[in-house]
Amino acid sequence: MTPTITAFESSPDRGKGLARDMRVRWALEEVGQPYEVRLVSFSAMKEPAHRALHPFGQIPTYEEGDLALFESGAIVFHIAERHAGLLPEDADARARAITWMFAALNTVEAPIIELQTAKFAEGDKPWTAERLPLIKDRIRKRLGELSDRLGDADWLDGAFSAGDLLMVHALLRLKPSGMLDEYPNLAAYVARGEARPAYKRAFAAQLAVFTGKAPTG
Ligand code: GTB
Repeated sequence: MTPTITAFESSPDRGKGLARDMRVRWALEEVGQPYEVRLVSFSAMKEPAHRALHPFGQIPTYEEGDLALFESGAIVFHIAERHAGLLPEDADARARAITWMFAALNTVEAPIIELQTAKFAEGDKPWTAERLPLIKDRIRKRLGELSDRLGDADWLDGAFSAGDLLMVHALLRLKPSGMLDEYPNLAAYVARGEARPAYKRAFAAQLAVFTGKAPTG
């Protein structure tokens, strides 16, 4: 059964692939699972029909037959469990890859989201100028630790996994800030993720929503 995901009808990032449908599209492309996309407006997201799928009125969601999921991490995990290619077969290696999925979302992405919130949702507040450097310090702490662990490896634990997919996508939001470039191995890690054919297909598909042009090739 072809799954259907939801994405922004009009993404505020104008097709930069930063919204969280991108990581779901990327996972589906990695495993070769075709999918359909239902685009939703900001107001439709808050309507009961969408809230029945997503209690918090957000994207992405994932529907496959009777199954409806929300939370990009849970959706990527579901895809990785049902298809080969995103989680290792070996039980211990699989557990470690899942650990990296949680680390990406809970430990690395969390302060990055805090920065976005402080800049874009609370940018006009009197405390923002004092708060931003504190948040940036917290992000740099995590980036330094992640950089130390990655070292000169290509991926976090052996072969590319769902842990790398979520980590790369979380880090991508830092690109405009220039902070990633302070950690050359992390910048190269993110570039390796972006160079994957599955990433490129997913990126082109979400960009096409913004440009109104179907992806080619
Ligand atoms: N924890 C949830 C998950 O991982 O799925 C978070 C889902 C979420 O934050 N969804 C956002 C949303 O629906 C879109 S991705 N927002 C609408 C709302 O809450 O009303 C977050 C996002 C939005 C915009 C950009 N951007 O413009 O760069 C990047 C990421």
